[in-house]
Amino acid sequence: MEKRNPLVWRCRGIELSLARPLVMGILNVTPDSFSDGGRHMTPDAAVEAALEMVDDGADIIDIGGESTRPGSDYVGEEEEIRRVLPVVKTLAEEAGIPISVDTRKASVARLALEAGAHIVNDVSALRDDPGMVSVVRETGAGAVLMHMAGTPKTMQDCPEYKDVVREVRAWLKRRLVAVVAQGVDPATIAIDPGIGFGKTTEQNLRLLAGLPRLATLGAPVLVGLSRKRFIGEITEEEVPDQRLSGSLTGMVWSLWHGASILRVHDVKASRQAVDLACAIARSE
Ligand code: HH2
Repeated sequence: MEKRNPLVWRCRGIELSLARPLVMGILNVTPDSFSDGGRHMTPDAAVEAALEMVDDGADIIDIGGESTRPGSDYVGEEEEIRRVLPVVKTLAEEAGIPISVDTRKASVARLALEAGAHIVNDVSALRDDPGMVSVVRETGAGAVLMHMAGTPKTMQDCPEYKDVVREVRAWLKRRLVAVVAQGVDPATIAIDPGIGFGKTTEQNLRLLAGLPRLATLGAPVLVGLSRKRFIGEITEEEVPDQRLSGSLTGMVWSLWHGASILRVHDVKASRQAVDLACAIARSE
């Protein structure tokens, strides 16, 4: 298996080991997420689903209060806080694993971190909200910088690249350099090619094939491909929660080619796939 580099991800003082890849369970507390929208609309239901993911072997829970699926609408700050905060608070106390908040808003990130979260997963790579970089810098939170062309509303309009791997790599490198220049600890940053964010099926495939080139940037690589539409297009499977086999195949490929963190809906199955891939790699 591709050697992971570096071996830890620093998130508010905790050093998460990447010697074994991390499984990040997705918990969307939204009415409209493409796969699990509307399933966890009360804090109790969301907490129960998250604790099940912990039992199933999740290393991190990623809580999101705004869908970023193609064409999705912007959610106001107050509403996002109302959705996310009670769940973060309870899980920070009860889950026993680090909590990540999937948000583009500095106010939401700050409140979530104050409530006990350790990671900010920002699909805008800390660009949308001018206050986001200082939240990450001041708290030492882990930060996921994800590549996205445009915004969720517009990103699928005309995804054009000459060489998608080269361009996404260069973009992530520029973001890395920019946030480190603003004082963010480089050991807290993970990068993500943003599978499905302003990319065609062919571009998503090229990015997955090109993961080793992204891994050379030296930051842990996170891949979020679980149940995404490109898997449906290749396999002619319309229903997102019927895309598990395709998702697992993409995940194992990603691990093999340099990813260290996988963002997944199906924690139990993903954990099993990751553990088996690692056991084989260790016995080489
Ligand atoms: N994908 C989604 C949301 N957040 N964050 C990172 N870092 N990487 C991803 O690939 C990623 C992400 C979209 O998936 P999901 O959360 O399941 O759906 P929705 O955005 O509709 O809530």
